[in-house]
Amino acid sequence: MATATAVEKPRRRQAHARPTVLIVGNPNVGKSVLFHKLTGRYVTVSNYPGTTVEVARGLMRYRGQEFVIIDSPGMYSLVPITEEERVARRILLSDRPDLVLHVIDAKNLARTLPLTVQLIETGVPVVVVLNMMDELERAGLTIQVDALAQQLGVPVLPTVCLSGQGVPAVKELIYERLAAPHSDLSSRD
Ligand SMILES: Nc1nc2c(ncn2[C@@H]2O[C@H](COP(=O)(O)OP(=O)(O)OP(=O)(O)O)[C@@H](O)[C@H]2O)c(=O)[nH]1
Ligand SMILES: [Mg+2]
Repeated sequence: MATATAVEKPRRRQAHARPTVLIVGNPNVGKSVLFHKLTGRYVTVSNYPGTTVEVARGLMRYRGQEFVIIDSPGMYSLVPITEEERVARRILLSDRPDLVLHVIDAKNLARTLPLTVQLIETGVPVVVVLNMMDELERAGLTIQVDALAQQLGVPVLPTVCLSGQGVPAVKELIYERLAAPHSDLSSRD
């Protein structure tokens, strides 16, 4: 029978631990809609320790793997002013998620990019979810998504979270980035 040896390389995560994905962004950009599309019904809501701010956690099951998804309160900056912003900052910097989804209202892209840059500077892997693309289109505007991704150096995924458009690509990217290697043994969800 094989036994564990001291020479085994330390792993970034315990094999049984689920990778964690934190959803952040300004208030009212579609974070909670995305959270529910990713997690479905496996959700718990609790106050963040020592605060009155509620934080929802849920499980995303995809291709036989489980990922913890956390929906954070809206924030404008990593320099916190409100209690909500303090909680969002603490989840990001103390709990150290494996991946951050920065949800942006595509109509407010320019105003939001400073927060994207702050997030990238924390060193946590960031993916930009460019939401409300329907409203951007309705306003007759477009965004060069590929050029934006290239300039930021992180993936940018356009979505309409309300209708679910683009959400499968978000799931796929979470899986690609965080799934444990060689453990995709069960059937596809
Ligand atoms: N048109 C459009 N509306 C959207 C889209 N995604 C979300 N919404 C709407 O935007 C509003 C805000 O969505 P939420 O998911 O509650 O936003 P949030 O970022 O969680 O907001 P806070 O928790 O207050 O920070 C809701 O009325 C949603 O129905 C989208 O892609 N297009
Ligand atoms: Mg919300």
